[in-house]
Amino acid sequence: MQNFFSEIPIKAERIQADIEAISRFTDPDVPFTRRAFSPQYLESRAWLAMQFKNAGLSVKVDAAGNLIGQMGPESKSVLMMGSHTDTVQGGGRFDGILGVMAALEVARALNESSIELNHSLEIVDFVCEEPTIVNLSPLGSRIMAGDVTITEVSKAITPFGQSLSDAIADLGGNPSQLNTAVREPGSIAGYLELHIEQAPVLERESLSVGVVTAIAAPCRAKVSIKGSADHAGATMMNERKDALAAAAELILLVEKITTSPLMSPDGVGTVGWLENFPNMANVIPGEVNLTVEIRSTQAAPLVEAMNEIDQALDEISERRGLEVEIEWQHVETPVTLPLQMQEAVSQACTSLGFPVKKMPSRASHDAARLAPIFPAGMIFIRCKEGRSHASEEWASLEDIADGARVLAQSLLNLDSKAT
Ligand code: HGY
Ligand code: MN
Ligand code: MN
Repeated sequence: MQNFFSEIPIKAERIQADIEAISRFTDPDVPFTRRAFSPQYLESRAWLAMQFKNAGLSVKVDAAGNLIGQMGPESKSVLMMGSHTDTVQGGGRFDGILGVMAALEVARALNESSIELNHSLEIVDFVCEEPTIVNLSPLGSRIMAGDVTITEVSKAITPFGQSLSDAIADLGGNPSQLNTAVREPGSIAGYLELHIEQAPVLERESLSVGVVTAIAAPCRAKVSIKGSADHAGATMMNERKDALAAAAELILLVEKITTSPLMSPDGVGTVGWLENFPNMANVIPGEVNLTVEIRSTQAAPLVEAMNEIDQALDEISERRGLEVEIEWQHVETPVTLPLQMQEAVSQACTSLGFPVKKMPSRASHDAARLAPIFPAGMIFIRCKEGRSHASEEWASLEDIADGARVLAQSLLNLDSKAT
């Protein structure tokens, strides 16, 4: 691939200012929280659409509720950059947001420069990347990839008690025309996503940028355990059907399986959400619902681990006389990013004087869901102590600048390829 080198005049300070500005759209009691479809999210979307417009983009919301800024003639084939601006509960200011604001800055800087691309450009804020709708997230990129049906959307309810269809419509989407948001495979010449690493590898190696090679697959199950609520004082230990004690066994078992040789080197397992009924000090827990999530960059161990968890749950319920149900609601397979995309990013690093550090992503991203239909590439930047999904999440202006320059240069490298 010809290495087309002429830097787009990025101003990292503007990215930092946009990140700061959107971070103010948060649940004031739990910074930084801007869950998809929340009031804060709706307000932030209106602000972001204005930013897209001021940057010289023509702005639309597709039927899925993805915010899309476009530049360049319809006749040209399209390159896409983006990420997400929704957060987890008590999340950070950079996860996803960096990728949208850096893409916006590249578009803004292009419009301010005399650089003429061979491709048109789309900047996308994908709706609901985080598991706010547990079994449908990442929603916007999955709909674009043709992965989510109108029926699935029509059945879903947001955590704010609204039908998902209405919530998408409130964003300007059109759930009854969901199929118009679906993109044909190959309809985009390349997709690039800049993201914080959300782990400490780059920081430990004193590097600011990384080239993502693969994306680990999250597999998520909903588990319900039904025992019987009884008097905590009067019920002898051998007469109990304690749902929470069973859940405790399961939680430690998930840890045991994901730290076993089966799941090495990068298997992880988390029980991140749990509700216990009736949740009172003097009542034996009668019912527990929880999520189990396991991830790895290796496909086969994930399948084996899911089977092991299913079997262990059967054994626990048998031995304790409980009724259990497990539903693997979200099963992904690990994604390897295409070599030509890794090459475009690696060449950008080299031409900008950065070492080429190839690395997998343990976190998942919209890129993973778009990879089956578009050539997808990802760039990481260092984040402080690798922290993420927490308000301490932080990326320095210098690293933001390095990442945005690699993003812009990768775009130029892709753009210089024959279309
Ligand atoms: O869970 C993830 O990896 C992403 O933050 N949604
Ligand atoms: Mn995240
Ligand atoms: Mn993210």
